[in-house]
Amino acid sequence: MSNKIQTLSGYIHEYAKSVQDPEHFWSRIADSFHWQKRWDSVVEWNFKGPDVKWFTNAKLNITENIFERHLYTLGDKPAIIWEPNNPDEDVRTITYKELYAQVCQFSNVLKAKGVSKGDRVIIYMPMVPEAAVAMLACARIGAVHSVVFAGFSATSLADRINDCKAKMVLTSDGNFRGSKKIAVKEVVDEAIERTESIEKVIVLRRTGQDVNMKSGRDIWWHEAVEGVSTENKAEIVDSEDMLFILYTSGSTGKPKGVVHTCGGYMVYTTYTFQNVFQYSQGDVYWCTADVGWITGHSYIVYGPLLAGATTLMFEGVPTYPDAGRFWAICDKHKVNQFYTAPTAIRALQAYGTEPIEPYKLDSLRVIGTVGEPINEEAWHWYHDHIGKGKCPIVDTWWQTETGGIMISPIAGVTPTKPSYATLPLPGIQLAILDNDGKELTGNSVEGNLCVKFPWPSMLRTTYGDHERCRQTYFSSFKGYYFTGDGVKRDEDGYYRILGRVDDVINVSGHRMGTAEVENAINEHPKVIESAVVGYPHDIKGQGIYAYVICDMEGRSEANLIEEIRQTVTKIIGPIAKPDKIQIVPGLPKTRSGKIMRRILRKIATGETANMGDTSTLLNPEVVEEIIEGAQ
Ligand code: 7RM
Repeated sequence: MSNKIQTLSGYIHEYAKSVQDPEHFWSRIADSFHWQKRWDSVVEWNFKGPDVKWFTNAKLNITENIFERHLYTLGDKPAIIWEPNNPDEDVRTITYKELYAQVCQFSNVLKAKGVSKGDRVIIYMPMVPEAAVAMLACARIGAVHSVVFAGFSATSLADRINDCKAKMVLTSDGNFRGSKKIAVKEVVDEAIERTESIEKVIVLRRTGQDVNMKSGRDIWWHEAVEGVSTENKAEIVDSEDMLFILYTSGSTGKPKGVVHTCGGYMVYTTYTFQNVFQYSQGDVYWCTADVGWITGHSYIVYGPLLAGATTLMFEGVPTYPDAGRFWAICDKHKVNQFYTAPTAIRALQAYGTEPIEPYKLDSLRVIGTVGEPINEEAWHWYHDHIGKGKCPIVDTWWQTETGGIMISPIAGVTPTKPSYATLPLPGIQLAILDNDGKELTGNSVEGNLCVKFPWPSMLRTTYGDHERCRQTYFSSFKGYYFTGDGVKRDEDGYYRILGRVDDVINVSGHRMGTAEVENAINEHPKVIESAVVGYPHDIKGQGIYAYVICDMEGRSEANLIEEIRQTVTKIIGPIAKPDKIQIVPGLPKTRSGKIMRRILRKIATGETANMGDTSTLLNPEVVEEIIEGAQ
């Protein structure tokens, strides 16, 4: 593809052009797509509103750019290779032509069941090709999908359905996850009881377990598609029409619905996929994320398929049937680009190199990471034992809100540096600001990571609450998009992400608001108050530490702690379960009643030698008691 950067000087040149004349730069990239009508202007924007529009008044359908644009040349090429949870089950290989037929057919099903342009559809499904079919069918008819990670609880699912007033849920009877079967349909049934907008539920048969089908509401997927035409004319939408909503945690208790739109998202995810991974026709690319996260949206489904790539989709977990599963899959399918999370690398590193030994891993050319900072030790292990010292590691920094990769090496083209995301991609104008909002120029500086010019796949709003979008991302530093991350630019100009500077923690690459976890803990009837902080965890990156004040009457501490764990699982899902729960007599507070998390973080980390100034606390004596309790 002609938009691929191939040399370091090429990168420098492209980057410079993208800053000098962003409109010209992006219109050149966008020209390689199929637009039903070309744009009036490339970008119109201000960060005050914020009000950002890319490719204004252009008309397109993103799935035409996956299918119609590629069919003549790539029709018989595998679009998706699906590897099941159980390695004894058959692999499914779906060509572009076949995927096209399935997407068209399911588009017709959605329409027949009452979904039209602009309607919201929840996708709560396992990692099977039908999940991608579901997303693309929504996109094809102009409906808005919101994929909810199938590990979320009924409460979390209900909250998301209610927030976007979804009409339909697409789900499965159950999900396979390692040796477990998860009763997904039951979760959906429980969630829908707390909602009013759902009219239909389409259920994919996956595990074959018994489910309750509510008559008039629930339909089997295989029955719904029976006899339905595999031809469908794509709905032509505006570049700025909504493509999807994806809920993500922030520093307040309630997850936000990040909104992405069609034109800009299409252009940016394709461009970054092609460049960062240096995908060539014929390669097999594998991203291990779940479609429930932004990484699954942009770099399992949209980016790769828009680029005409073969994308591998894996249903299972890294340790089933054993800790060599990832490497077995790499050899079995001759994977060329492999993209995973640091937490998975650290978890597998803990098994030593023995599980790797049976495998050659000689097809790998590029390996990548995403989701959290990668420590140097894990970086070297990945580089030496998986990449065999010959694959560049692309440490890709980005967010749900950015839609696509922002800071990353370009594989084999720009340099790598252990634990550094390195350099911004073309089109990305970064700024580091100190806490007073002053931009820090030059190298060897550290501060808040911001972006000062729009890029095509940035979020446009938070669903149903534009003010919240402004407040969260555009109000801390006037004229900038604020990422919530701290960053260092080293003496050579390379970027190293230092982690969140707000009350968000990153557990195994999953974003979690401490307030969200606190709200869940507080649902337990014996809990009076709680405070949650992150602490360094060898495998997860960060673990969840909860300090809880309880009414202990008639309860043992051990029972109560277990009950609190279960409450969090019930309310959010197992990913939010605290690693440590400490029952405390009180929480350190300022005179205005704010919890001093700085102190709690120090205790959780075991750094109790120097607690800093505690004299301004309302209740300084409680600090000693908490330290004692922690030991
Ligand atoms: C893609 C994704 C976003 C947050 C982000 C960071 C952290 C992501 C890296 C990273 C260090 C990286 N979206 N993060 N990638 N930190 N190095 N390469 O993860 O919305 O779920 O999370 O994740 O803190 O703000 S996300």
